[in-house]
Amino acid sequence: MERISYKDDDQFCSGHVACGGCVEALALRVIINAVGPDTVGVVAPSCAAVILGGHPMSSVSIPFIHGTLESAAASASGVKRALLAQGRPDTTVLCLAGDGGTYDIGLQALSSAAERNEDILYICFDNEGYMNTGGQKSSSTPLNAATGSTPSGKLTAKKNLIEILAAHRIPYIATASPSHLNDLAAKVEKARGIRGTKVIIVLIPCLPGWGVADDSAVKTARMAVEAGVFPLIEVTDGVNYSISESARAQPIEAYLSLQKRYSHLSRADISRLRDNLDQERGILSRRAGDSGAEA
Ligand SMILES: Cc1ncc(C[n+]2csc(CCOP(=O)(O)OP(=O)(O)O)c2C)c(N)n1
Ligand code: SF4
Ligand SMILES: [Mg+2]
Repeated sequence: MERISYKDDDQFCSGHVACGGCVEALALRVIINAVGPDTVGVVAPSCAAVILGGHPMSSVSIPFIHGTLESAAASASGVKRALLAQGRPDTTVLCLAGDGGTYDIGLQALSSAAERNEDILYICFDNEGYMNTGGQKSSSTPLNAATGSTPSGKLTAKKNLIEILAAHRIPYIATASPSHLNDLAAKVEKARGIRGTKVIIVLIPCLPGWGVADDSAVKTARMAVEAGVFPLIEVTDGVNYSISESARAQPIEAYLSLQKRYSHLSRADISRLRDNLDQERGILSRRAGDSGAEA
């Protein structure tokens, strides 16, 4: 059992309004503590915005601007420029958005910020759907997953945002999971120390959206990593891939069976998902191997 050893300066307060058992709140707590008090935040409409709450009821002790779904990265860029103008180059600008606000609606703003290599730390809470508005599919929703707008299962694959971001050659991209909190804290701290655009995608098993039991979100997140569905990786400068965790210690069925969104799958569907997984894993291993950094 991994002992969690990140520092906690009580920057995330009790009394937030996430669903009971939501691991986004857990990840947020680790992130908010890892960035430290000299931070200004921007948050897109999403579960994160609900969890943070508005002043004077905010659940965090750092200031947050609540922006629009399209413009989180643009707003964060503006905040950074303002801080630079004030002579505060070392203040971290933390931008939080969901997958809908990142893979879909805010992608243009994120791409522009990445192209300009704005000095922001962008965290995408990837719960694989528009969950705050009732669980519609996003382009991050995986193949076959049932959502409110794809009740028979999504017909297309999850968008590969890592590769899109890597094409911008930004200094740091990573994936993280609430099941590996030391890894998450270490990646946030590492990203803080890098100038330029940093993006960390955190997998968030959503209790109502994925049909996960209230006490099983951490377990589901761990299964995602251990079945190789959500490998924990880092990409520096868009070309150097390294895999921190992708064990394939669990069969994909162990991951799927924890979630109602996959309860309609046939054996053939599961076999196809397994084949896709093997293919993606092969591509990732080759990238990491080419970078000389395979785990
Ligand atoms: C342009 C626009 N369309 C729709 C909305 C309504 N809206 C607010 S939050 C949200 C869901 C966002 O989904 P995601 O970014 O994945 O965050 P999650 O709720 O899953 O955390 C939507 C559709 C909006 N605010 N702006
Ligand atoms: S809808 Fe999902 S991600 Fe949002 S607060 Fe609830 S469990 Fe967390
Ligand atoms: Mg979402």
